[in-house]
Amino acid sequence: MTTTDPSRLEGATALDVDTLRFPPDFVWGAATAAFQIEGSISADGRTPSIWDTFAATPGKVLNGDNGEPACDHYNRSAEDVELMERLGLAAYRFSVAWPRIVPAADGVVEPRGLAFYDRLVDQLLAKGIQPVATLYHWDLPQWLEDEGGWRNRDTAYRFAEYAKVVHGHLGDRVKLWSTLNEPWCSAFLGHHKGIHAPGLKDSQASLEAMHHLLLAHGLATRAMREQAADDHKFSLVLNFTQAWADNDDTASKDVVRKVDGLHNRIFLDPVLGKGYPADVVEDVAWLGDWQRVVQDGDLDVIATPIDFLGVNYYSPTRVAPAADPEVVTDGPFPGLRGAELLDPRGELTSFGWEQNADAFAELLTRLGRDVDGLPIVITENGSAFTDVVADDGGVDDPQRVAFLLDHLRAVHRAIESGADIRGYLAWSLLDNFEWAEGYSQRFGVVRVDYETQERTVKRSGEVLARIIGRNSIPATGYDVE
Ligand code: IFM
Repeated sequence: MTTTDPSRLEGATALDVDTLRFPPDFVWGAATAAFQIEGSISADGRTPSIWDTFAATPGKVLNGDNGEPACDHYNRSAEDVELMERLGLAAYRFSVAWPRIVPAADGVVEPRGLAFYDRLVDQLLAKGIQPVATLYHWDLPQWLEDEGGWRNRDTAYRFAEYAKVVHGHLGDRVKLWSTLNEPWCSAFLGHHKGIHAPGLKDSQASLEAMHHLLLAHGLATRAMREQAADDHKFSLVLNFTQAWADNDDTASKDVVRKVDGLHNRIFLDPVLGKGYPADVVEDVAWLGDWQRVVQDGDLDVIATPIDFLGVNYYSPTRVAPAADPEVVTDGPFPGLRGAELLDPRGELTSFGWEQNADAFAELLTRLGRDVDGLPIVITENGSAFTDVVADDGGVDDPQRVAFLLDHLRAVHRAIESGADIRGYLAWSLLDNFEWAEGYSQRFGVVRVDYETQERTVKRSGEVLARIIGRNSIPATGYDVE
């Protein structure tokens, strides 16, 4: 199927003008990540990850929150899979905790760690839910960080070994695989901005970490592909933003180009076999020679073909030219100069993020063209709001419902425009540990009471279930009865 295949929406003809139908084979699901939900951080041989260390460092995570007990999913996976069944999910994206599988520098594999994911996968399959496994969602084993973490090229090779072990173990049942989740965050928030683990503020190191992360993706994809069955599909999950300026003048276009480059293209282009984008390389050259870590053949490894691209999207980035073109821009982008990052607009989420589905539609339409036929799966999209629990225990979350519907309309628009989008996985199934924000930001379509561990399907969860049941959404409004 190509991006321009006119049959993409065949069988999805509108029931009436008020209904937007998705392609018949569209996959609906939800996503989570190990460190954010599992808890049990020292169970069954697991050793600390960089996020355990970061969270234990005073001042790094809001309220001193940490990965314990999170959603206690390690002990409640059966209950959580039943919830997924109630919601009608066809797919569930989870991540595997590297420190559960390879807890120490001796590289010995911990069977009890693998056994947890065995149980989870079996529970999913028993309910007819397709598992989608991500191998790295930010919880690098601390023992690897002690050896230089993602600044150390060797970590990429250790990742490929770990990927081979997990894929070799679960590959008889799991067919959909992602190597890394959002390497932009690992590299830039973790090594340049310092607000994610391991908390470094070293711009050049962040670009080196980026290269090693991409190398890890390529090496792992190759290693898994060598032992994979024909129906296994491999991917990388990137977080994208749509860069927008208010004006159309040359200076504005140039800062849009820079932000798009440092957020989207610097990760996507090498994976698509185009190498690091020349304009971005030039933009960051003043930081120093981070490319000294790029060795012969690395770009070929990074360009190892994938079967689908995972797209995570939350909000656009508004940008304007700075008065001084040489001024270093304060923000998450290493080496960005001459740009001013503007405040988000409109009604924000509780995280302070702009809600903008038009930006999502524009991004997806453009990606549909840029990835040249590579299928896209929306691997994360969602919103955090301050939920109110009613006297009867219910959670009505109209803002999250509106966000969901607006963003699904954007997905539908992009499919109509020719983007080959195969599925939508809501972030998140459960409220969970939101990294530096601790438990303060709730993204779940299911509420978690962290005191009692009680789960309550929010109104947004009910709406998602109805949408899944119908494979369609109303063209306008937020009423999904
Ligand atoms: O919670 C995170 C997730 O781990 C990665 N993508 C963005 C989400 C919301 O911040």
